[in-house]
Amino acid sequence: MILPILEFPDPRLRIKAKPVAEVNDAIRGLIADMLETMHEAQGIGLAATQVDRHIQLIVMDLSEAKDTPLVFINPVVTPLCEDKAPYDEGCLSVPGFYETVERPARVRVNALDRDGRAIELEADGLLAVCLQHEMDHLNGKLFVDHLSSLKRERIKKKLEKLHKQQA
Ligand code: QAP
Ligand code: CO
Repeated sequence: MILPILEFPDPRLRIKAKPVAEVNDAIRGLIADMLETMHEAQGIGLAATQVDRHIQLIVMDLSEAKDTPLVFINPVVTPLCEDKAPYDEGCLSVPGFYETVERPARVRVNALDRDGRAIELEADGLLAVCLQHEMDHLNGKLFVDHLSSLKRERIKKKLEKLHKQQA
């Protein structure tokens, strides 16, 4: 089932996600819906916050063929180095806008997979960027919060105008 995606500046994108208590069939159903929603929207990452579910759950698919879903439940992301790397980021909740954000270049993630098993991996490149971007969502933060207030306000005004036209 395709779920509606909240768009900036919707205040519900600011809600902090709570841990998933039990990885059960209800969670696996939401994971399937989030993957379907992300793929249909041509995204590479989606946090539960973006579909108005305020639990610590992230889905991603960085593969060319869109056949390698990644699932992170109750993720903890730890930077592994001091140096920052820039990346031109976008977001399904900020459609049409891309800006450069700098983040730690290497991270470790500890999480549960869709079967509730503990996973740990180290990431750099796009996976490291995506993990940190999606982790921000679970904390009520958006990539536009890393930009100057001038840039952020410009994006906000343009999206608010589009939303009024759509209403
Ligand atoms: C987060 O973003 C991300 O504006 C995932 O019109 C982005 O999937 C992590 C998208 C970049 C690392 C690098 C955005 C689709 C998808 C749009 C997305 C749009 C259509 C964004
Ligand atoms: Co996003």
